[in-house]
Amino acid sequence: MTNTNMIDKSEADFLVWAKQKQDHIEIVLDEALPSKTTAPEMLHDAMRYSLLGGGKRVRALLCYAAAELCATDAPVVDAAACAVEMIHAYSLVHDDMPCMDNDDLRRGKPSCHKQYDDATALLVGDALQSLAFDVLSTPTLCTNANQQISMLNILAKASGSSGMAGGQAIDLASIGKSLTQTELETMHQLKTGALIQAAALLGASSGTREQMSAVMLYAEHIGLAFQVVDDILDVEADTSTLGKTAGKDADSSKPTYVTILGLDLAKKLADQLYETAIAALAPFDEDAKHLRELAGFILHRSF
Ligand code: GRG
Repeated sequence: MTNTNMIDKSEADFLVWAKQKQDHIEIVLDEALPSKTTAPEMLHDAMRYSLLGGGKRVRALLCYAAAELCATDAPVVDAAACAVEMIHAYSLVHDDMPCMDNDDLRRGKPSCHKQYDDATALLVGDALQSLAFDVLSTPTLCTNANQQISMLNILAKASGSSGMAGGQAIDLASIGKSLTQTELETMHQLKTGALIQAAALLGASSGTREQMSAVMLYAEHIGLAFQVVDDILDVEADTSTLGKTAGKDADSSKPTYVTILGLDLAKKLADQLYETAIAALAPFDEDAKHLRELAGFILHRSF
């Protein structure tokens, strides 16, 4: 996992594309959320606090980049990106609660239960999850009903007990235990990988079978690379850069790629996963450009 501080033209172009998509999804999310003056005001205020104005929006970017490869319609991609970011924000709000990871800081500000209270944080997560499915099931969204039902199914499976929530359960049960690398991988494929894969697949939902299989293979590997990099950053980055508490995994006796492999091998693994993700896109030309660049962004991110 090498990093140079040189920014070449294609990287600069990618950053412009990413910023434009990040700004765009912020507007889409803002419009999808209830106003904070609509009752119940505190719940709506807390939903807006937790979803808006923060985060790298990696999952939304994956949706948009995959949609470019598969020419998925803009309103469908917006709804998919919006739904995935809502599920992600709900997971962070619940993850930060005292009954889970117990973290006071998220995206550089007090986590939802610290800013409001535990009951509100619980409801924010519940309501964001429902809103995600509300947005994606909008009857006028898609002319192809089969595509829309399949998208809803992808998101439901990725979020539930066979996906993110299941991975979180394994994570909580593994605190203080030693896991093999395979067990760790299974946990992360569910906890973080499932939603990252869903983001890419939803973006690619108008694609051919060949395009969707390639996107799936790409997302499987880049999702795991994302987690390996997360474990490396937990050790190497500081709290103000991360916007969440650094060193948390080590302090809570959680098995990580760094504890199992050591820093150097963890970096090598991230590089290998990146290479495999890129190889999955070999059949495609410029249409897969942003998927390739996003993989580089995930590998080299500093927060
Ligand atoms: C509560 C059902 C439930 C699940 C929680 C995803 C998750 C499962 C917990 C998050 C814990 C965590 C810090 C995992 C490491 C990887 C990860 C998901 C980091 C946060 O995602 P980023 O870096 O966050 O994309 P931003 O803030 O940029 O959106």
